[in-house]
Parts: sequence; C-alpha cells; structure tokens
Amino acid sequence: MVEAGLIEQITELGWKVTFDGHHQFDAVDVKNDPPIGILKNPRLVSRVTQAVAQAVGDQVRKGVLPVTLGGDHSLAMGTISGSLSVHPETCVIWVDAHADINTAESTGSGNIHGMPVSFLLGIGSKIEEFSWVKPLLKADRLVYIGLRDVDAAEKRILRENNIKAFSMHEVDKYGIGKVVEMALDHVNPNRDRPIHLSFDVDALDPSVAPSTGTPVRGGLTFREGHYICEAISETGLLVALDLMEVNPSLADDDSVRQTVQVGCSLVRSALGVFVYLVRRDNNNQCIIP
Ligand code: B3U
Ligand code: MN
Ligand code: MN
Repeated sequence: MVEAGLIEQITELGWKVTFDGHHQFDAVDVKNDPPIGILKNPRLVSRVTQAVAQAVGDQVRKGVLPVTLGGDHSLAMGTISGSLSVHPETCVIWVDAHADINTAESTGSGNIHGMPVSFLLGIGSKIEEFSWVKPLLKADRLVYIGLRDVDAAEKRILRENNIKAFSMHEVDKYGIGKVVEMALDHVNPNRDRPIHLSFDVDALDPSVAPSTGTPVRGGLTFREGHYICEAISETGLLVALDLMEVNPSLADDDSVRQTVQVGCSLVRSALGVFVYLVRRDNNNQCIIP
C-alpha cells in the first residue's frame, strides 16, 4: 500500500503524514517459540503487538492519528491497547467477516488473529505471555459490522457478553447507512467518544478484495466498505485506524493490485474529512470540537 502511493494520496487530502517505516521489529528476537497450549507463535505475536501498542499509544498521546497497515489482525491487540491507554473512553468499530473473539480455550485453530478481541476484553483464561494486555475494552464499547464466519463458541461469547454485532444479514436487511447509524448509536450515542476503526479487508467480498488470508463469500460491496469509512470520518471522532489483512503475497498480480488499491482507497475514505480531533482540557478530558 505504501509502494502503491498511499502516503502521497493522504498528503494530497491535506494531512501532514509521517511514515514510520516498515516495522520489522528487529528488537523482537524470538528464536524459540513453541506453542502455548495450541496458540501459535505466542511470544512473537505478544512482543510485536506490545511494541505496536507502545508506538500507537505514543502517537495518539501526541494528538497524531496513527494508521496501522497490516498484517495479521492480532496487531489490533496492540493498536487498540495503544488507543485505550490514552483515551479510555474510546469505542471500537470492528469491521470483519470474523469476530476474532476466540479465547485460549475456545480456539480451534490456535491462530492468535482469531483471538485479539477476547484479550482486549479480558475474557478467557489468562496467559502469562500476554499479561501486558490490559482488559481496557468494555463490551458495550465494541460493535461489529460485516460478520459472516463466526465459530459456535464465538457466538456464545458474543451472546454472553451482550456484544452488538451487525452481520451481513443486518447489512442486507437494513442497508449499510442504517447499520452504521445503529452501530454508532450503540457505542457512541452522544457522538462524543473517540473512535478506533479496525478494518479487516476480508470484511469486503472476495470479489472486491481477494488477496487476504481467509476470504469468505458474501461480504461487503466496494461501496458498503467505503461508506463505513466515510461515515466514521464524518463524525470527526476517529483517533486511530487499522487496515488489516491485506496480503500481497497471496493470489495473482491482478488480485494483489486490486486489493492494495481498495485498501488505499478505504484509508483515504476514513481520512477524507479533514478535521482535528481530540484535544484535552486541564482535567485531561477529551474536548470534541
Ligand atoms: N474463527 C476462526 C477463523 C478465523 C478467525 N479469523 C480469521 N479466521 N481470519 C479462528 O481461527 O479463530
Ligand atoms: Mn480480523
Ligand atoms: Mn477476518
């Protein structure tokens, strides 16, 4: 996405952009990373996401809007921890085909990208390696859009924790405009809380975004995906953005080009309304313009 010109495109919108570089997290030197239970690459994922939490938190604290491009959606454990460490009242809009809310007990795959939300909520058994992740996210500050591939155990977790989710069924039923409005009414009824948008590109239909690890048919159209970003941009409350699971190593050249372009385009839409954002008063409370 960076090679495809994203930095220039955002600059063109009027933002002053600082590119932080392609983080390879050289400091994260994990030579031996056997599974913990069935969790795969736990030390690597933990250390990278912890570094991301620090990087994102530092930017949000300065009043800079961090855009994190990924990569495995477990990264959102880091990005959302970063946002919440600065603005505890932040609400999260999670756009995805998947709920990514398995716990260490419920996961069937052991893939940590299927689990970040449970870590952020502090549900499921605690894993020492991830003890740095504080349960700062409240279930009523989280809303999903685009779900269509949710494990039975995840459905139970969503129900038990009373978590609001707008699946593709609701998108079909109400239309995307109404769904975004209802989602915002749920997590941000007075439109006064900072918003962290975590957008997994596999929320889009695979015909729109094919180069991703776990495509699922029946997803958001090109316009529905963009509408979500535009509507959130319009609130003026966006404090951090993740655009995840774009994987240029998957699929043919045309598919990669198409997916990278749609990823850039979603980021432009989310940053399209140029406003700033969250300032603080003397009591360290957000001042929303
Ligand atoms: N729920 C399954 C599948 C999955 C979740 N997120 C993705 N796939 N990308 C799991 O592995 O936890
Ligand atoms: Mn995801
Ligand atoms: Mn997904």
